[in-house]
Amino acid sequence: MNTLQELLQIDYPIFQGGMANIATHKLAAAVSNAGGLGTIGSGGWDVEKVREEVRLTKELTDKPFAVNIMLMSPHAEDISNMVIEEKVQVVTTGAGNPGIYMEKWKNAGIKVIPVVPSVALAKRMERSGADALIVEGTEAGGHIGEITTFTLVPQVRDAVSLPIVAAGGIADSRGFDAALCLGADGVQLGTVLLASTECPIHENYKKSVVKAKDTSTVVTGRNTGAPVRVIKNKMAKKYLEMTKYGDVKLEEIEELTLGSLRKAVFEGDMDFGSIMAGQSAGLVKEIRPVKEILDSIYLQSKEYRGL
Ligand code: TUI
Repeated sequence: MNTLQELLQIDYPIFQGGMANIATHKLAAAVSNAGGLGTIGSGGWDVEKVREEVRLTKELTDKPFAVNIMLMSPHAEDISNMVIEEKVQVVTTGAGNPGIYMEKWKNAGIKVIPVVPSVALAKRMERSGADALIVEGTEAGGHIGEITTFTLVPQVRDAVSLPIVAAGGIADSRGFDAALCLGADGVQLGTVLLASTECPIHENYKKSVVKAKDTSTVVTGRNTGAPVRVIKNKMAKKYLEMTKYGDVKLEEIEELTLGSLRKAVFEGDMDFGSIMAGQSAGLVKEIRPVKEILDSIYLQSKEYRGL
């Protein structure tokens, strides 16, 4: 059994990304029940909504699951206390440095697994007591860093001794094997799980991921400090135009980003919704049940087959 499976008591070293407005109890429980680590995404929600999602997930699975805390959220601090109250076993973080919360989470016995987009943050998180790291490359969907998964994972591997989970660009067994070759202990999936039967998003969103090809995604907000990868549409073009000169406030961007994400997720508006997805969308060819996606990745992997 590999280190991540032992650390978290999961069958497959496969995490589900904590996608804002998308990663509800339905998706998280499906992934945990399939043997991976399901994650509730808290971005865009207040503390009581996330608490309800935690309770609903516990009704659907006895397996471990995580809550992802999007650190740019105005509710991040409240949610950081709620996960202790609700005895959540694993917390992942994104879009910032969770340093100020680490001590209280560690004291509560929570396993803390931050997303890091750089070697510098990886080292800092190891010193702060993180249990593992999610190393996310710029191929990922949503809010991203600058460095590719292919180059970042081995550099983080050389810099820290914690278990690491590669994220960004992984959608099949080949990506899983490649990540392990680069020094990762497991992978995190986002885009391929958008196209899962259990993912609670509008059918148009799923179809848009299945239809996407290699060049279908673009990055908005590179010059405003909040780069976000989405599938190219009218919204993405409008956004790029609006932020051309970099004089839009971060709060306006957050509202525009999350507001338009909701349009895509709930209304299926593929023109003016923000269709967050990673470059691996080009690898996703059909909508499948979560269990089938996880099995097709792990049971075909070299690690599982002992190769
Ligand atoms: O967080 C994500 N992906 C996301 S969050 C999101 S919602 C959103 N809302 C408004 C604006 C932007 C996004 C959609 N997708 N992935 C994890 C991730 N974390 N990617 C990059 C980072 C990151 C960036 C900087 C983590 C730490 C960090 O630290 C900077 C520092 O303070 O050192």
